[in-house]
Amino acid sequence: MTTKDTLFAAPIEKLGDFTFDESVAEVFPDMIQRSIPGYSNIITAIGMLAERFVTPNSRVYDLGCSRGAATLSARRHIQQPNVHIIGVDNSLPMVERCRQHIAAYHSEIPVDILCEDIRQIPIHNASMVILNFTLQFLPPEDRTALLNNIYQGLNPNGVLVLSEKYRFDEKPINDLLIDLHHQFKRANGYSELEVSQKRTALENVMRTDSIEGQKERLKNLGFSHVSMWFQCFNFGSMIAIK
Ligand code: GEK
Repeated sequence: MTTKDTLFAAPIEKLGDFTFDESVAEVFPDMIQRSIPGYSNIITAIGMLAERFVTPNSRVYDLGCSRGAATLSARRHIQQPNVHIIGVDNSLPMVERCRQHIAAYHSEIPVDILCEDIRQIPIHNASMVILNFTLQFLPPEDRTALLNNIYQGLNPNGVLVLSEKYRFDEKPINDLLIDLHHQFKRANGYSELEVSQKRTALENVMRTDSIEGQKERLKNLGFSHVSMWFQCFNFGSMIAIK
């Protein structure tokens, strides 16, 4: 059972910045499903990529794991021996629900869910790192250091899956894709008020990169192959192979 997201349904007099608190963690599966176009396809594909890229005796990191959807998808598809999955999120309400959710499914593959800042954790011996709509919440000045830490911790041929909301430098395109995204949200039952209040709450906490800028940054860090494998409106997912 998932709880319906009605957090922004009534007018909020003093709209603060969006945080991943208890109320957001509670409605999160419904919220993300109705807000990010292509979210379920991306979760499914993370499993397919895990099947191909995860090697024996290695680690998989899910950074900003929320309630564990990507971790579970990867775990279901991994067929290699001696793999360890590490999920990290700095929201305790998310981490508590994530641990419960993961414990509900049986698997031989161990998963540790850490309540920590993804900027602080060491990454070693990784064959796959997942950043599924998380990098966008870091201050822009911290993003390159995290991506570099990931690059250093990946084994050769290891993969980073990086999904983000993007901005587009051409204004007519940017406006169109934002508008299509809002139409997608309204089609999923969000009202005009919900869309606009959520947009205001996210304004300060989500500063989007461009697709070209992201690709260039990943190439500069040393990734051998970088490609967008999925895009819907202003949301997209890239793979970067070391
Ligand atoms: C999914 N990947 O379902 N350190 C740790 N966690 C953080 C940090 C940080 N510095 N900043 C934000 N988070 C998930 C969805 S949601 C995306 C990811 C969204 C966490 C935050 O607590 C939240 O759980 C997650 O990153 C972002 O596949 O809500 O649009």
